Parts: sequence; structure tokens; C-alpha cells
Amino acid sequence: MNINTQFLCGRFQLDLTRPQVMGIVNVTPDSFSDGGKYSSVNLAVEHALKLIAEGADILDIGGESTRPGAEPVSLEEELRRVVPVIEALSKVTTVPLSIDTYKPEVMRAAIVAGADIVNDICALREDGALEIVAASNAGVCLMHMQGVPQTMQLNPQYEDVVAEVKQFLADRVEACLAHGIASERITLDPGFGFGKTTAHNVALIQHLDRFAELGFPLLVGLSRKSVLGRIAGGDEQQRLHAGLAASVISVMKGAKIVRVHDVKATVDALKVVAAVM
Ligand code: 9MG
Repeated sequence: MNINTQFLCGRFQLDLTRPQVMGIVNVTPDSFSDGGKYSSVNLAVEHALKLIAEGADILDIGGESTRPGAEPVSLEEELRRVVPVIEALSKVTTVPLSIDTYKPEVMRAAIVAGADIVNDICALREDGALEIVAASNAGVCLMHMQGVPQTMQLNPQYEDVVAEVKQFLADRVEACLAHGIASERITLDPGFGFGKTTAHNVALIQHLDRFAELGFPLLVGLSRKSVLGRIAGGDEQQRLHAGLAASVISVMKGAKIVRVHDVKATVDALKVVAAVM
């Protein structure tokens, strides 16, 4: 199966023959990894520029925490958080900007503000989301999630996690193509930690090649996630080494984009992978 080596996203055509590092910019006071340090526009922009200096190829900007148990934020509050950051970054950056949201209204405003990619944990299932992305030239990341963030980790259940996640992603690809979203604009993500036990997450990474069979570039996000803490120990701030192992394994198993907090360390680790592979 041939996988697109170019990812068309907004103003950009990303070359995926080299793995791309997507740096996380949380604009949330309750963010699980930055403790709210970057909640104001200026600090978020400053942090984003630091990630670019460290080698980020893409920035993923989010205004609502999706960690297990997190409460949703209102549309107005999410817009207030992310739109000024995207507007400011689109004027000064040369990397694609991704909006991490499942809300169609936020997608629309973010694209107008300069977002190049829609990163949707709901895979464009909200009413109107497919139409908004189709009407733009933004790239999209379709992610699998069982349940909703508030309750998804209470009792995740699958007969065959790999087959079910793969079928879900295949169905969402069909929905995108039917709405006129070109295949070169689509990336897929099994959604590590989103309604999955440790065993489910391990099975997904072991079988990442099965998702590559769908013919679309894979994005993997494991950075600082609790599954790494359950495997290796340590709280969120102590999961760097486990996260680097996860990024390296993901890329060696076919991931084209890794979504991470620790950009410099990941870029260095992936240089070693590139030298070897
Ligand atoms: C927003 N967000 C949090 N975790 C994520 C993951 O694993 N993948 C994607 N695409 N987005 C994520």
C-alpha cells in the first residue's frame, strides 16, 4: 500500500519522507503538562516560538484540555483562548499551525485566523465539521476515541482493539472523501489514551503497521500520557524518557508525525532514527 508522502495543509505541502515533529501549545489554565504557564496569549506565542527554535515542524494549538476527566470549556472561552494565538503566530511563523478542536465553530474561526490543519479528537463527527473542513484547504487529522474525555477511561471495552480502531478510521476517511476532502489532506491517528487501557495502547503501537495499510500518513501522540506512567512510573513531568522511546518506536513502525511536548529531545532522538533507517 502506497502512503502519501506529501501532506497538503493550508499554505503548506509537508514532506513526510522525514518524520515531522508536532509541538504542543496548550492555551489552557488547567493544562496537564504546563500547569497553566502558557495561558495568556503572549506566553503561548512565546512558547510556540521556542518550540519552533527547537525544531518543531508543526504547532498544535489547543484551548480545551482533553485529558481523561477534563471538563469541556464553552465555545466562547475556547475561541477567546485560541484565535488570538493563531492570528499572532500566523503573522510570524513559517510552520503549519494546527488547531486542536472538535468544535466546528472553532475550526471555522481558527482557519480564518490562519490555521492550516484541523486536529480533531472526534474525527469530524460533530455536525458541520466535515463541511467546514471541506470548504477550506486545511489538512485534517482524524483521531479515534471511544467515549468522551470525561468518562472514556472508566471502562474501555473492545473485542479487537486494532480491528475496531482501524474500521473506525476507514469509515471516517470515507466520510471525508465523500465530502470532497482530498486524500492528500488526510492523516490518521489511533488515539492513544482516548478510551484505552494499557493493554489496548500497547496493542495499538505493536500493530501500527495495520493502520498504515489504510494508505494514509499516521500521527501518533503519546507524549507524557498516563499510559507511559503506568508502564515506566513517574508523574507527567517525569515521562520524558518513556515518551522518547514511544516516539522512536512509533516512527520505526511507520508514524509520519509525532505530537509531543518535548520538541528538542524528540528532534534529537529522531535524528538518530533517521541516521539508522
Ligand atoms: C489533542 N490531543 C491530545 N492527544 C492527542 C493525540 O494522541 N492525537 C491527536 N491527534 N490529538 C491529541
